[in-house]
Amino acid sequence: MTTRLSPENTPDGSLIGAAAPAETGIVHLGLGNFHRAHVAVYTALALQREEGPWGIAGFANRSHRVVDAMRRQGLRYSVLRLSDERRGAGVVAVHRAARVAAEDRGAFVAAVADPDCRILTLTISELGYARSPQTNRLDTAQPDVRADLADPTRPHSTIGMLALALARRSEGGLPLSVLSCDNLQGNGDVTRAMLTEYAALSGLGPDVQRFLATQVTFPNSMVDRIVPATTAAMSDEVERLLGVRDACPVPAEEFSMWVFEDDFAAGRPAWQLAGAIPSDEVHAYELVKLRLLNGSHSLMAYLGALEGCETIADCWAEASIREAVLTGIRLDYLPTITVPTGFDADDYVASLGRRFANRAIAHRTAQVATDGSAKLQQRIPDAAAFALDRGRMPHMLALTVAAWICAAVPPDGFTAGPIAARMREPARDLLAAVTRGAHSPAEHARAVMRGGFFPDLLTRHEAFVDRVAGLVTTIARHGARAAAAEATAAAAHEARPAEPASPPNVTTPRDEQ
Ligand code: CS2
Repeated sequence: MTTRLSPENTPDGSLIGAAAPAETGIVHLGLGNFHRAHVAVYTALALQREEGPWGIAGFANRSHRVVDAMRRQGLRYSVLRLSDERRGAGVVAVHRAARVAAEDRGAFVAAVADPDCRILTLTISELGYARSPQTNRLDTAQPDVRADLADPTRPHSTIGMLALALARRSEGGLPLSVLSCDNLQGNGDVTRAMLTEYAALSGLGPDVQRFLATQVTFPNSMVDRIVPATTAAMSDEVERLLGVRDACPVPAEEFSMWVFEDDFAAGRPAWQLAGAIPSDEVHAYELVKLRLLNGSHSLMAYLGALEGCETIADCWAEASIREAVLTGIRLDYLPTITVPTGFDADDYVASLGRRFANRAIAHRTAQVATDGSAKLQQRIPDAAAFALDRGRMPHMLALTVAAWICAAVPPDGFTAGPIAARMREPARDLLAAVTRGAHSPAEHARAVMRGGFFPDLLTRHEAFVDRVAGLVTTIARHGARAAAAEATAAAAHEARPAEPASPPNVTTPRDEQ
């Protein structure tokens, strides 16, 4: 008989950190795997070192999967640490509630308005912020955002629901921090900007805008832990390791990092005692992580999807893809970054190689490739514009965009394969609309580049658009591996130190004889 994980059936010594206290100081939106392996773990560990009112009320956006399973298990779940050398599991018990926000909007709003709540943490993905890729402002063209602006009391969009909850909170006037844990540059600043704009446009009223401006802080943060999706085999693995069955374990790599601005309006857990880093240099950490790790991930995911590589580790094992990634890091990303004080970039790059090579986590290319139209905004345009403004072509960034195009909206006559077909791309219909009737892969690529999916600061560089068009043509005719090799060779060639001018004709006395 298998025993189900529960508060009574949590094996001795398996608890990670401390169990939740009686107060709910944190409300979290986005009760998926990343939150459960990251902020929840830091919070449980911090509570073990220093008590505080920091139980978490977790809200999934829409999905019941995690909520139902956690509820059946007394709100506990396990984190399964996976590396090729070691496997381990521990139980997290820091949540005090689990609900589905879309079905229980009132409960979410009430939880945020509750005076006990001091921090609202978010993992709502790049899409949740409803930011236009072209203007970086609130994307009022999105139908659900538009509808919510017209009637902000019954929101359907994530941003609308957050705004409603903060409006309710503003009635009590108590300070709060909203802490985005998503992979966005300046994630706190973006959250503030989108909510402020929404509040102004929706007529939620000047009091709400004033409240956001004076009582709410939005610390920026850099979050890092590779957390794949859960599979059935992972429940078996937990059972083998802990002797109890968990219906919603979270697989994760050993590595974990969190850097945040220490700007909390109503206190925070002692996260620094759990290894998190309060810092004034979050921006620099963000760029390192979003470009070197996430940018490389995207390149691998799209090339890999086109080449039939199921996992990131499979991509890393492919010489042409690995070379492309390392060339991108060295030539296109590192020069755009000022590394944080005391940070060893060589070490970081070496550790990335080990993390990408981790087979045990089976991190799917289809998962990383998901939502590319939103994710690439954070990874490509600024870094590419940096090189282009200085007269250099960022070949590997052009390759990332070209591979995304071929996977998301394959040019006529090109078959992207089953992995690309499985990846979720919210802009697929729009992409299909703008590319309809294109007569060649190059024309197809140009239509995407002109289609409003990237900001002007990138697309005004005709040379970049041409480079993407060229690489889409190579992928369509010869495959992704050939395009990777072509781009890598071009990048390496252009990066060679200039040849010394040919030596003057030196004639020696001997020659004269
Ligand atoms: C990945 C990230 O899916 C993706 O886009 O690049 O989820 C990545 O695994 C995490 O940011 C690592 O911290």
